[in-house]
Order: sequence, then structure tokens, then C-alpha cells
Amino acid sequence: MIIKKTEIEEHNGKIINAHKNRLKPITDQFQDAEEIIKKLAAFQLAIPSWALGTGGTRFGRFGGGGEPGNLELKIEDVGLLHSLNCSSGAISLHIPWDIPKEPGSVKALASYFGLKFDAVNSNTFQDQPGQEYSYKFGSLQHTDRRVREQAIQHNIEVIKYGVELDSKALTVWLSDGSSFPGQLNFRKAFENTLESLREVYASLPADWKIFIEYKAFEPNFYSMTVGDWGQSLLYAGKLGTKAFTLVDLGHHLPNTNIEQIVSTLLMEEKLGGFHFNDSKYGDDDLTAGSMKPYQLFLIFNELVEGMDHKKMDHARDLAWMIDASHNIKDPLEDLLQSVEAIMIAYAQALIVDRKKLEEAQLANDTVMAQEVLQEAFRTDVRPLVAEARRKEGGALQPLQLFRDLKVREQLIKERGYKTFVTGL
Ligand SMILES: [Mn+2]
Repeated sequence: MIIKKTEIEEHNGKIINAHKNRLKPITDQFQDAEEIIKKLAAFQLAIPSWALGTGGTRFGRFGGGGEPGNLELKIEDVGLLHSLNCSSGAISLHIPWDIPKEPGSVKALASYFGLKFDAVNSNTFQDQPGQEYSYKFGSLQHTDRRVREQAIQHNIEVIKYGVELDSKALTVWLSDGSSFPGQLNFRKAFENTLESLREVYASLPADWKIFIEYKAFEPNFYSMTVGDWGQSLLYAGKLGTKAFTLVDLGHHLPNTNIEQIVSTLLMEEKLGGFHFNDSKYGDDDLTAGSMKPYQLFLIFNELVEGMDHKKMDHARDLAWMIDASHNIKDPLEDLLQSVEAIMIAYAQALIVDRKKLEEAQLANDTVMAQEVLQEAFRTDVRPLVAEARRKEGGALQPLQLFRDLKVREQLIKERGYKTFVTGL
């Protein structure tokens, strides 16, 4: 299904006056509003190919209808999102769930929808049919050289798929670790992992990056071989200048100060990318901003501060991706909500009065520092986000238009109710 330009224009036309009334006070308040709107318009989030179907839990999966059964349909779904919000201009593939069989036509289809290919993701946390060695006890860390070799070759294969699609990065998330004390020699597991990653790193094209994603626990419950940002940073530092740490918001222990991690990694020029989601307890993979919007804002506050300090381009210099797997919502509606929440947090970070904040920090004026941050957080920046979208040809209210056009009903008509989607 393709949303027509005229449908978006008609939707915008009906609510443009109300939008302008809401926009005016905020553009009057901020002299650099035009600049902020430009930054918002440039900011693009990659949608992972596995987020377009209804996710499951380890207890069950309750699929929805009209879900995309192949890579081409997944690209079409991301295209749909992007036509509505103009902020989902990239897709991140997971191999082997979404192997591009005909890279040329897949690339052409993506570019038809205005989409790029973001980082490609390898998978050594599951055994695939016909696979020679099992990853039951790890992959790149494995005690058996042959298992490690198989996992290395898989990552190299993923890079090759990515090259064909003009992707520029490989994200490696390992489930490697141990579930019981004594099971694993930590040092040897680290050394094996590092040695394996070095071989993968050696296969990276010159203009590629490798992102080392960490996770505190699950599926291993005693130790994870890339368990936190410190370990990830160690690997990235030892690998070289093309290796970076990737922060997934759900991969921390409860109450971790993620914004401080972000600040430190930026200082070290080792932050490579982001996976957005939200959580209450663990790696809940809930909609971004649905639980802790203030934390999301504080993270963006550090991102903006740290990137500006290093003169980085907000839109281009880090890989921004949503990584969620929702099991009760319509996946497309959920993604629209996630993108909106992330754009709002980014916009709030852009309006922080940096000069006033610095003055408060230098004077140890704790009260004023808090006031400055909360002033930005409590400002309704939604009209700025909507305006950025409108200027790019998107819908003022993407979710409303999605419902008005009965997109899901249309997709069910086209694809059927019972569909099979690869992914989590
Ligand atoms: Mn992730």
C-alpha cells in the first residue's frame, strides 16, 4: 500500500490552522526555531526489519493481520511510515531473517521509498536449519575453534550482504556468556571473543564501522561476555578506529545512568550508535518514551551537548535505530509512536538553554540547573516536530492519518489475515 501525496495534503489542509496557532507561540519564544526545525527534518531513524511484525514473548505470540511476509513488503511498510512522518528514512536488516536475494531490486525498491540501508545485524544467538555447529554455549567466545570460525564467517557474510545494499556498518550483538558460576573462564571467553572480532574487523571495508552492542543479562543469567559499556569499550578500543560501542537503552541493569554512559562514550569518540526502546524491568522492548520520557530527554540532552562539543552532525554521525518488539500493538502504529517520542526528546534537547545551564553548573546552582532542564522538558515541542514533518511533505498527525486511511485494514485486504513474519 502506498499513501498518496494528495491524501497527506488533504489531511494537513484540515488541521493546518490549528497547527499554526499552536506553532506560533513556540516560534516566537525561540529565535532559532527555524534552525531547530531544520535539524528535526534532517534527523532520521532506522527501522529494524524485525519490528514490522507483532513480536512475541517466550510464552507466546499473538500475530496481527496484514503483516509483511517478505523483505520487499517490509521495505514497503517502512516506506509507508516514512511517507507519514518523514523521519523513518532507513531500514536495518537482520541476517538471516531478511536475506536480500536480489540486492539490486531490493535497493531500487528502497530508494523508490526514499530509504537507505542502515547497519546490518548478524545473528549468532540462534541455530539456523542445517547449521553445522551449535551456538548453545556461545559463538565468538566458544571454547571450540570451529564454532568460533563458523560465527566469524557468518559475520563476514553479513558484511557482504551489507556491501551490496550500500550499508556502512555491522552491528554485533552477542548472547555469549554463562548461566552458572564456573561454567566459563571469563578471561578466555573475552580473549576468544576479541580474537574472533579481530577477524571480522579485518573484513570490514575501509568506509565501514563495526558496532559492539552490550547487554547486561539474558539469555545468559550469570555473565555476559559483552555485558556492559566498559567491556564493549574495551573491545572497541582494542579493535581500532572503525569499532564503536552501541548503546541499546534496554540493555542495562535497572536505574543505570545511561545519560552518563553516553556522555563518556562521546568524550572518548567511541559512541557509534543507538537502539531506542523503553523498559520498566529489563529488556522489555517497549515503545520509546512510553515509560521514562524524562530519561529519554536526559539522554538526548547529553547527546546534543556531547555531539556539539565534538562538532558532530546530529543526523549523520551516529547510527540511530529503533529496536523494539511489541507484542500487543499494531507494529506500525507502535513505530509511529516511537519515532514521535524520539523526535520530541530530541527537540526538547535542542531547546535547552545551554548558556544558562553552564552558568548554573559553574556557580553550583543546583536549583537553577534543574530548572533549565525541566523548562525544556516541560515545553510542548510537538508543533515544532509536526512542522518539520509538514515541510518535508509528511502528515501533521501521522497516527491519526494512519487510522483515518484504515491502513491496517487495507494491508489485511492485500496480504491476508494470517501472515508469517520472520523475527523475534
Ligand atoms: Mn539492540
